[in-house]
Amino acid sequence: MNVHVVPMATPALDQVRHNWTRAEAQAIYDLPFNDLLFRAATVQRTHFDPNRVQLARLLSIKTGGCAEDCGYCSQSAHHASGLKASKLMEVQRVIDEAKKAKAQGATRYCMGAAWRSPKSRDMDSVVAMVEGVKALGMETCMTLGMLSDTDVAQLKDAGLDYYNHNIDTSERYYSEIIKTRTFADRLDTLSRVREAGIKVCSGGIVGLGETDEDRIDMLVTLANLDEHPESVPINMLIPIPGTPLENRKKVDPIAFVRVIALARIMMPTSFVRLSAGRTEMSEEMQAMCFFAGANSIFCGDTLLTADNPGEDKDQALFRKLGIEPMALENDPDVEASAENATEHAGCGCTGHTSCQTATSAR
Ligand code: SAM
Ligand code: DTB
Ligand code: SF4
Repeated sequence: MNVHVVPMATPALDQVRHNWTRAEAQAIYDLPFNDLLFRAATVQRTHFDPNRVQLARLLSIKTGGCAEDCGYCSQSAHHASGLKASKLMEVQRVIDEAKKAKAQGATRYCMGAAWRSPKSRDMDSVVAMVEGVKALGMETCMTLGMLSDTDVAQLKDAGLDYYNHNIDTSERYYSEIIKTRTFADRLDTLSRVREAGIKVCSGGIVGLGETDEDRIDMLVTLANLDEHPESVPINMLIPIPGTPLENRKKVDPIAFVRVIALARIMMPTSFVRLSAGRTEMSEEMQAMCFFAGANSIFCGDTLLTADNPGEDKDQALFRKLGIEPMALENDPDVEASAENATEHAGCGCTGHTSCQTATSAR
């Protein structure tokens, strides 16, 4: 029997690089599928538990009526998607929704607003949302469009953990999809966010009509930033009726998995999030994405305006695959109950209020 050796120089799998060439990335993307998956899975195991997936929950805090013309988006005022625009949500409602998400296992809460950029009059509410969600012990993420230096300073002071701002596609293809801003505008906000010390969440969409080269170039841009985005969401286009991209050709699942694998290999320590589009993915396709290195998903039955598989389907899939949700670090609820359990170790009770054991925590 012949033992097959992976036919490429085996690079150091724990190396984090920022000097990827397009040719190198293309060569990895074009590997025989099994070799690509093997390499991506090996990289993932060097840095992460392959059987744990992070759960993030999204909430649209301000829906529709957006001044930008992103060709894929239901929320652009330039397209006739039929979506009703709403005002910025009340702070308490956002916090209540975050509590529900936490109870369902989400550890990161991502709040999105359909803005070109936030208005200064909205920033007090946005800051209060970050502070309120953070107080629950969840990681906070916001996506509000382009940011000024003042905006990033306010968000940093509020304790924002992540800012999501996708580059979406290659620099070459960008103007085919969005005309109201440039690729450089996007990179500008990303560097402001990074300089302020907020972690970066940036990725893109597969299925806009881009070529394989565009997909590869998008990932090379992200991987060659001074620091890799800590989170890299990879979305599959959800075709929205009334948008210019409503009739785009479906994405080939194998090509999509190749994009995930390449992201994992080039950004080994980042969370790679299997983002929008999962309702149209089979369980097998999602399983393959997890094997190729995706280790984060959006949970719950809605994204911002579109559908997502929901808790029951995801729980069933995780059970079949032996995947566990990633736990929240420094969770005040878990710490309180661990303290409770320690204090009550002697009396053998479960820490209920009628127990007479002295407790400082109550
Ligand atoms: N307005 C902010 C912005 O553009 O940065 C935040 C919200 S925007 C909806 C966030 C990201 O969602 C987009 O950059 C895009 O990658 C993704 N997205 C939006 N509509 C999508 C769709 N129909 N299918 C897949 N991904 C989509
Ligand atoms: C990201 O990359 N995907 C999320 C999040 N970042 C903000 C948004 C997906 C939106 C999908 C379409 C919708 O719900 O309107
Ligand atoms: Fe506006 Fe963001 Fe949608 Fe673009 S993707 S139209 S910026 S909400």
